Order: sequence, then C-alpha cells, then structure tokens
Amino acid sequence: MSKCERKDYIKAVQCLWRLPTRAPEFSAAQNYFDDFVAIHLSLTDFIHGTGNFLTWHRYLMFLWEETLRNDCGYKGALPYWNWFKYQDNLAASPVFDGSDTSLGGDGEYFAHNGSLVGGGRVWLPSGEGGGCVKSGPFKDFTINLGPIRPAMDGYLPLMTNQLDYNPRCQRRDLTNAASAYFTAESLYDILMGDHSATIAAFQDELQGPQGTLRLHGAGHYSMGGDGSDVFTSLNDPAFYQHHAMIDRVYWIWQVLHPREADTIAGTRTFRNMPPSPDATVDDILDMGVLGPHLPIKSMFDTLSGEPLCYIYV
Ligand SMILES: [Cu+2]
Repeated sequence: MSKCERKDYIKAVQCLWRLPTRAPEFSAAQNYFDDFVAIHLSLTDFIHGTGNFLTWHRYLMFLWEETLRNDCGYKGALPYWNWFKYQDNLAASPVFDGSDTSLGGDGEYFAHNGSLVGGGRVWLPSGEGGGCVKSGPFKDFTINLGPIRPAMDGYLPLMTNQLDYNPRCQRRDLTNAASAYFTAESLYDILMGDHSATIAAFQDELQGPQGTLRLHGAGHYSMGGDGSDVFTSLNDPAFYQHHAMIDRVYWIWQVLHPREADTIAGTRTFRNMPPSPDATVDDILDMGVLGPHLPIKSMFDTLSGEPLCYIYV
C-alpha cells in the first residue's frame, strides 16, 4: 500500500470511534469499534477451536471492511499483515514501526516475565514494551472492554464481570520470539505439506494443537498486550490485519484444495470443551449487531456475491 492508501485506511478505522454503539446489551461499548470487540468477546468459546473458526472470522473481516466502506467512506482494499516479512524485527515493519502510516509501534517499557501461551505450556520472553502504545495514529484512542485473558504476564484482568467498562490505553509488547514461528516451512506445511490434505489438518495446525504455538497464535503473541487476549484481541487495531492474513491463507488453501474447499471440521465448542455436536455447514454464524446472521456455507466462496465478493493479491 502507498502511504496515502495507508492513511486512508487508518482514517476510516479511526472513524469507528465516532460511530455510536449499536449494541445496548453491552453497556461498556462506547462506539462501533467497541461493538466488534464486544460481539467477539461474548462468543469466544464458540468461535475458536470450533468448526466455524475460519468462516466466522472470515465473515467478521468482511463486515469490518463493509463498515469502513459504507459508514466511513473508505475506498481502498482491506490490508493484510504479511507475516513473512520483517518477522525478525517487527518494530521495523511498516505495520508496527510507530510512524503515522503504521498501526502504532511498541508499548512503553513495562517490566514483566514474558507470556505464557499454548494453554500455559509455551513461554515467550518479554520484548521491550508491554505498556501503552507510545506512537502512531491510535496512541490517544481509548479502548473500553477487557482485558479478560491476556497472555502477557503482569497484565491482570481488572474486572469482576467480563462486560465491565474499563477505559484505558491500548498496550503492546512486540516480541520477535513469537514471530520466529513465521517461517516458509510452516506455511508450506499447511498449504501443500503434511497438514494440508483436509480442512481438519489445515485448521488444527494453523491454530496449533493444545500446548503448541503456530501461525494464528504467533500473530497474537507477537503483539503481546491487548492483542494477546483471546477474548478481546480486537482492541489492537492490528488484529484485523492479522486475521486478514489468516483469511488469505485460508483462501489460498481453498484454491489449492478445491475438492475440500466447501468442507468444515470440528464441533461447536472450544476444542470440544464441553463436548458438543459437530458443526454443520448450515449452522448460522451469529454476528450480533454487526450484520445478518448467515450460514457457514455462505462463507466458502469469496466470489459468490452472496455476500462475499473479494480476492486477495
Ligand atoms: Cu477470534
């Protein structure tokens, strides 16, 4: 993206803070940016490690882009964070370099003992941040929901109720340790290699078996701070670029595996805890107030026009 295009995107995202909330059931939500966080938070246990993980988040990305276009005048494309550039030095990445065309830089220094991820079985050392994001276009923007389960040490959930109002700065700890998982080998493995033949193999490896860290987690834990919270990671605006990349990789996998492209695998609860029936392609994706509730099967074809109409470049 040119710098002008990046600024257009950032301006449109900032506009979401000025759009009124449409979700009165989430009293902490102050604006439409918060509504995205609130809906995701309230559904967390039913949209991760489930049969609808890829399609629910695909639809979320679509509704995010639609909102930027229809309510905030955005005319560009939805940018994705290419994990395979700058992974050894995230602070130099155009996404995180702290310039006014980035999504903000690292947080202020905050002494902490890294992050425990992968269900508490993988420890990642601290980076040099962890506090409020110091620079960039979202530095002075307030977030209002969470944290609920941040992986970063020392960042404690303050709330008694998950839906409490907790206005604060957005925090980040850029860690190259997590981004070490962004390798060509991991990408090949899920697109063409050992974990590519079925949707189950692809999605389980993308998210990581219990006790491991893989590409999906690597993006979240590379950001640390608010981006490391499975419930409320949408508080970090870079969530949307990370998940656009997740969707892009899913899209590439579908193109490479046309016979499997319209299949799903998995149940309706997080890693099937508590046990639940298998998801079906007719299951309805609950998007709260963000958009119409549509079946999983309407998310397979990004060029169907009903409603999706996009490709990645
Ligand atoms: Cu999610």
